[in-house]
Amino acid sequence: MSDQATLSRPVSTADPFSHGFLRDPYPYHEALREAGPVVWLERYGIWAMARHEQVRGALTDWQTYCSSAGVGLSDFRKEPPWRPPSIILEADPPLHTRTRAVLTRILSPAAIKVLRDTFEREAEKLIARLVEQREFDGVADLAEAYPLKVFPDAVGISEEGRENLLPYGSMVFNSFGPRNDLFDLAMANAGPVRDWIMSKCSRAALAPGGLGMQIFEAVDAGELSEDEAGMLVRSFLSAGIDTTVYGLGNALYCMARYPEQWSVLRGSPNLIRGAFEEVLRFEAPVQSFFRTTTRDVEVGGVRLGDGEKVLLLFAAANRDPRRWDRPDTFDVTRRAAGHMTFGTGIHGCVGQAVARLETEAILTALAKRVASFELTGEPERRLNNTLRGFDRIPLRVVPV
Ligand code: OVM
Repeated sequence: MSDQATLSRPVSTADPFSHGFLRDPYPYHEALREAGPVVWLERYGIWAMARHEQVRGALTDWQTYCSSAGVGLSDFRKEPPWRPPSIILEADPPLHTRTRAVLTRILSPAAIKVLRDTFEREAEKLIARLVEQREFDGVADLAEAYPLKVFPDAVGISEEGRENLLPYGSMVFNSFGPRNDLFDLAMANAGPVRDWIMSKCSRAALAPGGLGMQIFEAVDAGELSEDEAGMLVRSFLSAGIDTTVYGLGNALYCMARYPEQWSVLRGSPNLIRGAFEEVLRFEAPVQSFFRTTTRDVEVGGVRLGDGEKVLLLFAAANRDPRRWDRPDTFDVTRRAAGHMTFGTGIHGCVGQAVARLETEAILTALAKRVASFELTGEPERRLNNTLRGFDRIPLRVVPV
């Protein structure tokens, strides 16, 4: 590559964490994709990747793009993290390999099968009640209510204090961005929320047989220390709620916004699994994560230095016209596998089978009872530095 080419690094003034960007990221994503394979964001002095090929490339090269310096904007080598780093998300091999093996086993297909009956029964119960009611808020009454019941039950924590789970998720996911207004708002009550979360991460706080206690069984088997087990329970409580809340909300929004797609699904329930993948592609609940370079590296003729932050825009990769036909069309019959919303490579979402189980249970229960959805008002967005979703989705359902 000539000096000429390496000198012409694409540059953008976009702020991916501004309200304008977060409210409607797609025009910005397009501009960043078209600017080049990797783009310098002046505002933060970081790189951004928005094309599918490069996002995937970075995610599958953990030696060059590490996670141990944090997967947010903040570089843990330069400023202290707001909480002790996650020993799975914010870790590299060999630590990551050991912790990941434990969660991979606890969330294996065989383990998910054990959860299925309960998750389906709870989905049926909730949807029967909401359809009876006819009008409800798709966020509070469904997208939040369901994961807040089934997931903490599966982990094995008390009912008391569960109202701390969403505020904690907001802290976690806003903290991957800059210290902006969203970060400050999320952190307003950080102390008590964090204390409650940590109090649920000890062996004594967990029900026998649950996903949380299974982590402590790995201590008894010599795979983890007692402290590490607590940190992995914290990972469940950090990553397991908001992600699925935003995902379910986005699924409902898509079905209300594209009624003909709901008709297609109702006609062919075998499409439900793929439809959720299309929701994840089209309205990614997790929009982005960062990596940090561990060496000088060249990307499509652009030179990145060692120790630089790289923003991976999963949601932009999910609509890259180089990878997808009609990327801006929501189509439940599409083969949406290959979207980047669960990431990929060694850090690819370890809980994705739980997320799929929750959404399939809800969409299946809805498909039996709901002919169509009507928005009774404008959905209101909830802005977050990492997540994309809604504060309120006012819905009326037309029963079958
Ligand atoms: C963790 C964690 C937190 C947030 C997200 C996540 C998407 C993991 O604490 O390990 O994975």
